Amino acid sequence: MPLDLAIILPTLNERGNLGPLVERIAAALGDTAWEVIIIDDDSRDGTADEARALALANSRVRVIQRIGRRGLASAAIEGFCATAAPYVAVMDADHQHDPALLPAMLESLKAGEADIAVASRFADGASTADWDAPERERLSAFANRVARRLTGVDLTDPMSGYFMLETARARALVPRLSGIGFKILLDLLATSDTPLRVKEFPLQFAARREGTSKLDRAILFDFLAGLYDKTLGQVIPTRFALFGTVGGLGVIVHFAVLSALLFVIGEGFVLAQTAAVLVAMSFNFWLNNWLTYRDKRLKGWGAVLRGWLGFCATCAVGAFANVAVATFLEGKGLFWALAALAGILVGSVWNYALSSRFVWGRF
Ligand SMILES: Nc1nc2c(ncn2[C@@H]2O[C@H](COP(=O)(O)OP(=O)(O)O)[C@@H](O)[C@H]2O)c(=O)[nH]1
Ligand SMILES: [Mg+2]
Repeated sequence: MPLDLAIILPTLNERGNLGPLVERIAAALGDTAWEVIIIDDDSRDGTADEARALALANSRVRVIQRIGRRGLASAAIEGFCATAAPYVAVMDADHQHDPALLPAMLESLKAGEADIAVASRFADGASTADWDAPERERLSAFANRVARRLTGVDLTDPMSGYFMLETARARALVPRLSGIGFKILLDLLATSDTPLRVKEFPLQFAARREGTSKLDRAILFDFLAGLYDKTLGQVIPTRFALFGTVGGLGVIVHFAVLSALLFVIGEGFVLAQTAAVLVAMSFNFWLNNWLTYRDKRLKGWGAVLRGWLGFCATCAVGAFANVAVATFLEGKGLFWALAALAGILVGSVWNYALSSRFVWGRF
């Protein structure tokens, strides 16, 4: 039977959830020709191995193991591009999304009732009663309200992670998706030139079966980053804007340390300035690791120490470029403050380019 539906399961440490979920999907879909594509970002708990074991037992299961990459949105995009099925669904692997909705979602798309079928936690008849985190529910409701206001998309749950559409339609949008932060559904809706017709399916949102949520505190940050990326991000790339903001905060830290050492403790300028540089650099490294590169965050003492040393080395080179450019321009007669600003700009672009590759990237 020709393939009808691909179900994309992005996974990060979902080993124990996969087997039971594939069984539930199989039971829900009956004789529909489906495939499951598990997109695993090199989970430490052996999710990819478990996925391969399932694939050996059932040829409807496929695996993509990504090394050195992270991100829910980019995993979904990977799935859109890896399947030949005409329809594609994305769902959580943790059993929060009930596979029993899949057949009705598929039917509605085939009947042309909608361009995209969305399982909603907030539609009439839906429930989040089993959801174990009430603050998450409130946060989602808030993000939904903001999303509706800003995108004009009239949906009860634009932040839903469970939806289905024609694969060709998804793939056509892929080159223009931002793929970072933004929940992928909202990204698809906001990117499409013609408004997509949506049909909502009330979801009985369940508690995660096992393991822990990876998105807890990040949901709002993700959302704002995605929003920025879709608007101003076209002018100044999102990550560079974050990097620059962190750098700006670093200047404040620098002056705080410098003045404390100079005026409170009474140290000499050279020592005070050196200490301030070190503290500011370490602060910037920490904040960038925590925020700017949170999807590639360095963890564990060894990795953090190496990252910190690399960051300091990068900044040293950046500082050199900064001073060289500023001195050159000032020598050419440019107003000193403008020359300094030009130096800062060159230095920060340099720091950004180098550290994104050598500290948080892969060689
Ligand atoms: N491939 C991949 N999957 C991810 C990543 N982050 C989360 N997931 C998976 O995406 C789904 C949704 O994440 P989850 O932690 O359940 O978020 P929540 O439902 O908002 O609490 C789960 O199946 C996760 O395993 C990621 O960076 N890469
Ligand atoms: Mg989940």
